Parts: sequence; C-alpha cells; structure tokens
Amino acid sequence: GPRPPAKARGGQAESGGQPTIFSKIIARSVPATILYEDDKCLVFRDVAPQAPVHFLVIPKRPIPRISRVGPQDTELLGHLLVVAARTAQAEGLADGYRLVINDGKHGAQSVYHLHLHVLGGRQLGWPPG
Ligand code: IU
Repeated sequence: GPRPPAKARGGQAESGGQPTIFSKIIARSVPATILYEDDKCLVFRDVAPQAPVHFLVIPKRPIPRISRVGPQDTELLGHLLVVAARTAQAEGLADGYRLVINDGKHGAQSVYHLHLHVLGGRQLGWPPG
C-alpha cells in the first residue's frame, strides 16, 4: 500500500520492540567509538555529534524508551546517570554539559533503545527546539 509521508521533523514511530542498531553496537557487529562499558551499560560517541563532545549512555537491556520504565528499572536508571556524569568528567567537561532523553514522536526519538545524550564542549542554548 501507499507509504505514509516521511516525518520531516518529529521522531520515528516505535516499531514493535525489534532490536535496534544499538543492540548491534552492544554486540560489536556495528562499529562505534566506545568510551566505557560494564555489565549493565555501554557508552559510545554519537555518530552525528551536535556538540564538540556528544556521547550516548545506553543500558545493555533494550528498554525501548523512558516512558516505558517501571520501578524495577530504578537502580539501572540511576547507574546510567552516574556513568554519564563520570564519563563527562573523563571527557573534560568541567564547564558543564547537558543530559537529554528524547521520548517518542514529540520528543524526536529516532532509535527505540533508551539512551541518554551527553552534550558539551560549547555553550548550549535554552530552551531547546
Ligand atoms: P534520538 O534521541 O533517538 O533522536 O537519538 C538517536 C541518536 O543516535 C542520534 O543522535 C544519532 O546520531 C545517534 N546514532 C548513532 O550514534 N549511531 C547510529 O548508528 C545511529 C544513530 I542509526
């Protein structure tokens, strides 16, 4: 049938819980510049950086989006934040940085594997677009 129009600015629709490219990055079948890894999470540079430093913190367990988390995810989510802050420090972001989680269409989420963006190395504006 006819394809729906491409979304010019919004995010991608969630497409039914399939593995995303981030699962392939975790499995090392797609390359990425990895900054940190442990048993629960992976940190790698964003392939299309929006700031001099732009990396992503992802859980190895493929939670699709922040609006799908539950109480069982509390400890993991806290861990992701601690790893984000420690990696920002290791990246030299002493003047500050921004953490972003995009959720769903209006949040302009494009990859449905939960990820924290960490952006820094320049003066960022507010509010975001
Ligand atoms: P979003 O919050 O879902 O919109 O962000 C997805 C990010 O993943 C975006 O900044 C992309 O540049 C980034 N990314 C990536 O680093 N490597 C990839 O192979 C793909 C997307 I696809």
